[in-house]
Amino acid sequence: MKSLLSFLSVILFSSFFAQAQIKIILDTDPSADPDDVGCMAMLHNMASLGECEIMAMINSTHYKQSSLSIDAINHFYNRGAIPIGDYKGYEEKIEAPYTNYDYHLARAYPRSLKSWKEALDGVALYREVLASAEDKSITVAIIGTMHNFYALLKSEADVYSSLSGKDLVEQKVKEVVTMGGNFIDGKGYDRTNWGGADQLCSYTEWSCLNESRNRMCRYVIDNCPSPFIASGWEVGCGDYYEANYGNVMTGQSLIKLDSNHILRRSYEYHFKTRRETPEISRHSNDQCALHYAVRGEQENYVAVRNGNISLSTAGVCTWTAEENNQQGYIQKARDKELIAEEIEYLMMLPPNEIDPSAPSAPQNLKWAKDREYHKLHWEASKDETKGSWVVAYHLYHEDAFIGRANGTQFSLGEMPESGGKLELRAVNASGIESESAWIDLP
Ligand SMILES: [Ca+2]
Ligand SMILES: [Ca+2]
Repeated sequence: MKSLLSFLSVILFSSFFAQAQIKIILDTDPSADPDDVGCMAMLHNMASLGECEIMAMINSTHYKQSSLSIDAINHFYNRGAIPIGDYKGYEEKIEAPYTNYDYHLARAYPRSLKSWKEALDGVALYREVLASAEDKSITVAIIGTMHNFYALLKSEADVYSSLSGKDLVEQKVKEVVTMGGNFIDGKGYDRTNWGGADQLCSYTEWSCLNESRNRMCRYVIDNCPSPFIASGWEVGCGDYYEANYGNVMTGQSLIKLDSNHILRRSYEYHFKTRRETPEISRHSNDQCALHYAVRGEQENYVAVRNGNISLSTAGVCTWTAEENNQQGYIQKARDKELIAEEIEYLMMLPPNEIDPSAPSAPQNLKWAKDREYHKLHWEASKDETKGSWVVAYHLYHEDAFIGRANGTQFSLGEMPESGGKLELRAVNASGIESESAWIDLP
């Protein structure tokens, strides 16, 4: 009996840890719609519950304030050390308009990044995190445009990995969950991130038909080598589509939060810069995609798998059942109000405290030659605190900070000529450093 119990506890224990092992990269576009902030709040709170670890957050907009607003949100949740990437392939980054909450968050809340230029290159950050990840361990949630992920799939070998972007994604990514498409009755117009349009959609620059966005989405949909699941427009649903399917509306309860709460302020900035209104609830497109990405179907969603998604240049999204094809989409499996209630609850949980307890020190720190690069590599540190995890490593030479790794390798480039010791410390999401590992320069 005792051995049966310990056997069962091993099963329970390991299934708890299997649960806790969801590692997420969030690819987002915080700008003209506050569901991205709702989503980031929910992500932080699910991480605090021990359901996931946030490996990186990456912006896809062409606004200078978007990545800064991600940084402000992460600081608000006491996780200012999470690496932040930004899409650097735009010809120009422009000021966010006054009606965007990212414009206001960047001005009103503490953050570390002084400018979007200090954010990491989004594609390089994807590659760095994926290169050090275990096989099929990363869930990518794309709730913005496909700019970064498209460029990732197109990327070639670099300092982080000898693999092409496509091969790297195939090897490391467990699943891509994306907010986009439209699967009503098996086919329909996309009205959101994928660059679709229809008669309801008169604007063309951001949320609807846009040639480059449509082209990038089509490439990603046709070439993503990992399981690819879409949460279509009809799941979280846009405000003008209520008549047909019903919205998962969240946000109105945020008025119960402190008046300076970053989530409440984001929704208020969004609505009050457009019109004076006590109404601040919004559709939950991004939250539904993330909800599924972290928690799976549960009682909320049903995933239709084994098929092929295609997107036309006109933004028409088509689904074809096809055995052994690893694309799919989700649909709501229960009442929209019940899903909204669960999402809003997850959005509103209080921010995590700073985790003051350090992660374990890095082990097995070594030099190795990898192609033409001289690299340091090591075994990953652990942070056993619930709601905390290792996000990076800081490298020091003779007590001077020389760089940060967002994985378990670092290429030093030019060797310091003076010799001496290199020191490596793991960093948890709150920015707390571990004890050091040391190595003598060769
Ligand atoms: Ca979004
Ligand atoms: Ca800790």
